[in-house]
Amino acid sequence: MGTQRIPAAQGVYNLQDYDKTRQTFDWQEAEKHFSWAETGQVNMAYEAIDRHAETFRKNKVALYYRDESRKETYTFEEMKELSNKAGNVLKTYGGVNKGDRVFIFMPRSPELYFSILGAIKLGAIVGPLFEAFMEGAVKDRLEDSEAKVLVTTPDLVHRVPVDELPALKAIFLVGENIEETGPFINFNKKMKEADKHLEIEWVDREDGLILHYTSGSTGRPKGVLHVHNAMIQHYQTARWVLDLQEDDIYWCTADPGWVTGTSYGIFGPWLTGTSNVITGGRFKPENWYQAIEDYGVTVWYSAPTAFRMLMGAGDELVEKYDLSSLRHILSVGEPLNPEVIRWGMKVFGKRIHDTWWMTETGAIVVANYPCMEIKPGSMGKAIPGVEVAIVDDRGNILPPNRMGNLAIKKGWPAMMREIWKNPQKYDSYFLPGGWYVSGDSAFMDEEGYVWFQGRIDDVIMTSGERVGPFEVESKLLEHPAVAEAGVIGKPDPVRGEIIKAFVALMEDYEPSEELKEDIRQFVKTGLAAHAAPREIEFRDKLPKTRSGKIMRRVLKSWELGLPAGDLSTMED
Ligand code: 6R9
Repeated sequence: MGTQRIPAAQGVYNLQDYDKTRQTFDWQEAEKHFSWAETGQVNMAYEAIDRHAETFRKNKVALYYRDESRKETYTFEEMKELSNKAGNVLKTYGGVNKGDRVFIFMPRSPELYFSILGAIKLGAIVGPLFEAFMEGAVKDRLEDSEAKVLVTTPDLVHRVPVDELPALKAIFLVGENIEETGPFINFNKKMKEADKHLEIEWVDREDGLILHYTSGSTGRPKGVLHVHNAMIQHYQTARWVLDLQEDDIYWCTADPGWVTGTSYGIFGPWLTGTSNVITGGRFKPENWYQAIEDYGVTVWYSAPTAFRMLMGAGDELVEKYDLSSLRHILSVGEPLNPEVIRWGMKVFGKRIHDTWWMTETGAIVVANYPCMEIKPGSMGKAIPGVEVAIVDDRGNILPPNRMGNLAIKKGWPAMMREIWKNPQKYDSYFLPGGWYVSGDSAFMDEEGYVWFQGRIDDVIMTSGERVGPFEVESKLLEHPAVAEAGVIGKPDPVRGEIIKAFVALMEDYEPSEELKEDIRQFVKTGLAAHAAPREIEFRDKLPKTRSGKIMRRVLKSWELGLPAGDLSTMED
């Protein structure tokens, strides 16, 4: 895998010289953009919106929004006023104060963004939830966080067990024909009456900003708390990695229920004063290409599953649209298969830049930059200002090309500050020497490129060989019959584990024993004999999270007939 390289992209980029910046960069350079440099205090929503409304960007479009029934545009000035109004509504009728948890449970809409920004202006901690969560998932999160206020819709509110949530004081409903009884308040009506001026709550950079619940392989979902200080890394990575520049039209396809949809769907783009496209509604390849064409999207941040689905929709479809505005494409969330990068080069004529980070890291940590060669299959290099290494289980740094724990030196700006009400869990992430252990296994080559191998729990030991499931899945995807693949280690008395692949087939293919054998041979000759799956099982669909990650622990539970654990983040 390691030999192929795609040359650096041609153009003028915010990050021109990776090595030099790595040697000289200091986070204080990024800090001076924000108000704490002068006043010692800050507020994310002010820095993302109001600050621009006081400059030449006042009438620049901040938000392009559309879904099946709405198409709207808001300038920075309008976003400032509407988030002020939302802040007033939450304060007056919800009694929201600094530090209170305000949860947002609704499909994407402009009101979702006004509410998030309004809550942040009050110094509240925002908890965004995927609209697809069912009652149990909603309850777990509102209960654990002791949310005081919820913003939701009449369609979703029946999934909120109001009587079982004593901390919940007010529920704002966004929609039409709302009856204001008990804790229920008509959000849109109150917005119309609200004052467009708001006293911003200036906070300390270490004060709470956002609480993202994320599921581990076991146990209940945990609340990952980020603070306002994260903004300097959101800002700096939006410049270096997303390469956002003044005239860009940027589209991040992620929902705010996922950290990508807040760090890079809200904070990164708006901290840099960029015009931000947000679309609601369901995924449809036609609509996605149409959005790029209609808005003239220049920078596009999405995920491998989405790219694979677009790939599956065929190259002819791409040709029906004018996508010439695109200048920079990025991916996050799971391994970006070399096959997908090759497809991107073919149909868009552009490189897809992989980025790696986690809910816990708060912002991008490893990335491919436009000024750098891409080695397909690698996630790129650490961002300047952050130290990344491969360490063993005791925190010793491993030499190049050795598989181990992908780790980050404690203290990067966007690092999570707390696991909500669970300090032991928080401490368990760190090894001696101050290494944060990501739970991912990877190796780093001599040039500093990081190669993802799988979650630590997912790495397979077969006949003494360590096999990263990602490598096998990537090879499987290159087979013309394979649409999706998930690979696990299946316990085996002789070999320790054997490799088992779950495969969803492309539409024109029928399952058969011959096809299994053909796929097996394909991996054997293309990758390695020991990496070829001994068992292949065809399935119509593979279990995935809403952010597109194949849930290998669900595959494992199918295989072993065991309970699958927390499934609240699984797609429908
Ligand atoms: C932002 C986000 C984090 C986990 C992470 C890793 C996987 C993310 C990846 C990737 C391979 C990449 N992951 N980016 N794996 N290549 N470029 O995804 O956060 O939902 O918390 O997931 O996702 O396993 O540890 P989160």
